[in-house]
Amino acid sequence: AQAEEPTSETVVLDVVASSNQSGVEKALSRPIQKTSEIMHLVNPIVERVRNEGDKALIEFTAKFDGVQLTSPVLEAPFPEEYFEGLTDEMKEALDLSIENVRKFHAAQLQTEVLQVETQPGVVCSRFPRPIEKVGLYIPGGTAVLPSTALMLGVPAQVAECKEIVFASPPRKSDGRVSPEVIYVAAKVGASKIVLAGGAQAVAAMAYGTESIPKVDKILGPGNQFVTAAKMYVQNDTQALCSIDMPAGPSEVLVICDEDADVDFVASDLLSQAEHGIDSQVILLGVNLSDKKIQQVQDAVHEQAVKLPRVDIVRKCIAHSAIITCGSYEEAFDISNQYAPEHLILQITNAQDYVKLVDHAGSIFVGAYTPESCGDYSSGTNHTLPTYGYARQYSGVNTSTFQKFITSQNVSPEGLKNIGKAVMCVAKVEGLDAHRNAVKIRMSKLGLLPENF
Ligand code: HSO
Ligand code: ZN
Repeated sequence: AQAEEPTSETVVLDVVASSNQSGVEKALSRPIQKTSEIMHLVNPIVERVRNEGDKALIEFTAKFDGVQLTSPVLEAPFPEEYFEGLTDEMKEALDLSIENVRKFHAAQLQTEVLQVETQPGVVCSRFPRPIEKVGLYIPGGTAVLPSTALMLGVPAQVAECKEIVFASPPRKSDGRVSPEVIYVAAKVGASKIVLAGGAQAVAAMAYGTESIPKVDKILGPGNQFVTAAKMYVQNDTQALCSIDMPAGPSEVLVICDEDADVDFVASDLLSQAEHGIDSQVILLGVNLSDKKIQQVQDAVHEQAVKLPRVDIVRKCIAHSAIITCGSYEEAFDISNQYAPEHLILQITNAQDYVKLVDHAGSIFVGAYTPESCGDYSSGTNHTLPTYGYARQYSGVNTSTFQKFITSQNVSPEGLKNIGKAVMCVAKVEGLDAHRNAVKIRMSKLGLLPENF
């Protein structure tokens, strides 16, 4: 296709050479998150829901979502009429996605009781237990997200969480959440759907209300209000609630070479760009000719202008870039530095390069593996660390819904083997009661060493 005259309407990515260090740094800098700045807006919302429960929740939903509810919660079994409009085709698509996510996450389930005899008579064990009650947040806003419902709900069910609560803002049109989300909620055995969004939904699940159970862990993506509220409740010992991970805008980094199909590359960049104006897409091109770079630009433009969400895409592209690299190794160094949520490899022999990845949420290997497959149906989870947190966080997985208890059983022989060490270290810490707990036992056994 002939390149169009660049106009202000052209969707075009900045091009930066990898040798331009400050340019690369700028290209890789993420849109700033203003979590602390909006805390002062979130605090009073959280506090009101904590103190006033359902009443406050209903009021906030009226104010922020424009929906006047009589009850802020929909209880299972969900009424038939809530599934209206779901086609068989849609049910089959959701079923296939659920099935694949279930297969992959069931294989991750840890059930094993780990047992190690560290010394004769000293047996240490570790075993898993499900996190009992979980709250799964499904954003509303510009997109309906049944995929997020299944990415969070399926592993929670696989891990055998006792209570699964969903929360999602109700639609203005009928005060309901989408039938697709309700379908998934029913499939994963959710007990309730909280009809609320934002900080108020997070607070309701963290503290509980008259109609909503208090949960132990809250998971799921959301806007900055949701993120700020999750951070708030995580730090409040009264809530006693953990969260999955800090969330930021979604992002993708694609590595391509001269052999890549530019239409594929453009489609991957745009599928991330359409998520939100804060999303970021980075293309690392390995030894690309100028002609290839232009072809990528053209493909991005051509596909973008046909998208219903082109306005969102434009804003995302404005803080996104193509970085040209001189070698595959250099591209992977830059990618590791960025630690992308999604890493797509559209390079020859892509699988061979996976070993070079140190930091990424999830990797999409080869020309026929678009991120969309992992977003919906292949089986991997799409709730992934953003904002560079792939350096230290894993994406949501089955163990996200489990915790591990350790246990130990020390016999008299075991105490003989470690008792002296315990007493010695207790002594240097000045903790005599600790030392005594061993000493008393060892002396009754006639095992007390000299000088103790
Ligand atoms: N790419 C998103 C997940 C998603 N995509 C949901 C479509 N629907 C964040 O990983
Ligand atoms: Zn997506």
